[in-house]
Amino acid sequence: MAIRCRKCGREAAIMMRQHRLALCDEHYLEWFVEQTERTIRMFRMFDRSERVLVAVSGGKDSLSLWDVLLRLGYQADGLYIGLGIDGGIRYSDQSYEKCMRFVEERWPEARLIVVDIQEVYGETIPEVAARTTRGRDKPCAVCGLVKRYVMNRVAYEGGYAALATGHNLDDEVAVLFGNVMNWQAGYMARQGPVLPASRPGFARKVKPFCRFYERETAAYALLRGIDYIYDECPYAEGSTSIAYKEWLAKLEEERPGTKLRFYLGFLKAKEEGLIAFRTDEAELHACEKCGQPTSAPGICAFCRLWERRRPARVIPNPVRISGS
Ligand code: Q46
Ligand code: ZN
Ligand code: ZN
Repeated sequence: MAIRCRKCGREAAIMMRQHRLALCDEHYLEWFVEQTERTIRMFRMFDRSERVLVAVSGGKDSLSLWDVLLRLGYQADGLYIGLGIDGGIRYSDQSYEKCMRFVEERWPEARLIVVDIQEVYGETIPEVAARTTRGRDKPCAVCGLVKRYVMNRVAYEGGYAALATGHNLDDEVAVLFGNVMNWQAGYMARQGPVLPASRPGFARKVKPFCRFYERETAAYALLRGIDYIYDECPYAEGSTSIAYKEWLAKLEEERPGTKLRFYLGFLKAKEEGLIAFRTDEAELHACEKCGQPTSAPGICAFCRLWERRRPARVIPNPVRISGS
């Protein structure tokens, strides 16, 4: 027997076992948008008077997030960072094309900021990773550092109230699980739907999709007809977080709702002070080269990456804006 939508009785497009809720496509899209708004309010992420910068990668989560925020009437601009990753699948080129198509076809009035790492700093992520100890085995550590730096800098200098990323519940739970497994209390203290801009130079970071399962964001993208990149970054293969996700999927399969309970339980315990973490707030100063806050003596870790390399072309404002 076909499962019916709880709201209208039509055939359901999705069944969410953890919520014991089945919805048709129309009501699912409505529910998804309402739930995003609820999360934004619940965690006081931002309001309609503020400007938000959404980091977009061309994937289903980030493009769906940007789409929902624009539909909800938030002042949301996009930020795309060109990493120069090919991996035999034109990964970065494809990602860029998906972001551009999203803007051109759906939201032509939206603003997409593009920062191409090679264009601005002279090398692609795999190139800079290959010549640094940090990235010798895999470029992910270098890539993460570069992305965090650029996202924060563009958000902060652009005067955005918050930087929003498309992290979903599965991402958050995998990170939390890894942090618990390794007792990384410092990381746990900082993990949550909102990371406040506690000190000058830092933008507030928010995750409006943190209560959605990955299959829910995928369903939204699919039902909305958003054209996104299916391929994962070629370097993601074999990562610990993917292994954690596979284990957690088994738990979820047997006990629907496990991931949501684990994550929300953690947030609640933290808020109620049941678990307390000591946050080692390192002394910060402005990087001698770029002026961004850093705890490293002299210049920051990001600037250190490019020390032995002269930028191919120095662009004073490392930002390109679509349509301008
Ligand atoms: S860090 Fe690593 Fe990702 Fe960068 S190199 Fe690819 S997998 S994109 S989230
Ligand atoms: Zn319905
Ligand atoms: Zn610097």
